Amino acid sequence: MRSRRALKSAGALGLLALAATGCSGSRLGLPEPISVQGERILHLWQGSWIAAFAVGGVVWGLIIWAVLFHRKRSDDLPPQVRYNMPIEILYTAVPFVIIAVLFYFTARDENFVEKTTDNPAVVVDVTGYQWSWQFDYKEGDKTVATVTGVPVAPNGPAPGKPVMVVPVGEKVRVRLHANDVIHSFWVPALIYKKDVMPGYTNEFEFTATKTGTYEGRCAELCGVDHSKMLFQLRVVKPETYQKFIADSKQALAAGGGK
Ligand SMILES: [Cu+2]
Repeated sequence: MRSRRALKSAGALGLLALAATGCSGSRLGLPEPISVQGERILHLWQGSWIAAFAVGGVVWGLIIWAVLFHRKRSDDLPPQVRYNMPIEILYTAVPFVIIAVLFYFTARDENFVEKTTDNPAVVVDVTGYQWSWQFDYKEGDKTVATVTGVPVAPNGPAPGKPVMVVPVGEKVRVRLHANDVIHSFWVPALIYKKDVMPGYTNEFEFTATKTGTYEGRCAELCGVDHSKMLFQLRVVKPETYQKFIADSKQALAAGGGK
């Protein structure tokens, strides 16, 4: 009686979990990617799960087969298969093949995602500090626009989030710097994060495929107000981006410029 009730509530819980993942079910928990690189990571993730389910299916099948058809029938010892060469070779070779295939696709997609080009359309120096972000847009060595987040006072309320603006469909190079401790630049919608280190510049590139505003945060515990180290990534049409840069240049010129 009790076990039936337990089974029932387990079933209900399973249904609830399915409903909670809803339409993102086919993405197996990942958000909808908004960049060419993010799509690649999503496909790697889905492929890995398909491989895992295929292996799992075979293993579960063998377990059920053994449970159903090889129950203990007498006290006689069943035939022993120790040192059976074909079986030993099989279960050494099969895992090796599985790992080799996973390794191949992982290495291929990592190389694609980490690839940097000679002439990205946009270069942004991102600086992480306790506890906010600064975005400096570069043309060569010149800074053409700066967005600075107001640092959070220890245990104070979170101020507005600084916004990083990038054009859709164009290569954006992000160069990561830190002034104090290690932070981590994370935009879940890019399905990507990278450490922000003092004394070392980490870089990556992405090409956004969808306009919109996406949340970003620090993903490395960096102090008391780490959780308030938030920002937004705004992907806009190239014209809007050009206007943002032109306006900023004008403001810089009017203010004496840098
Ligand atoms: Cu941080």
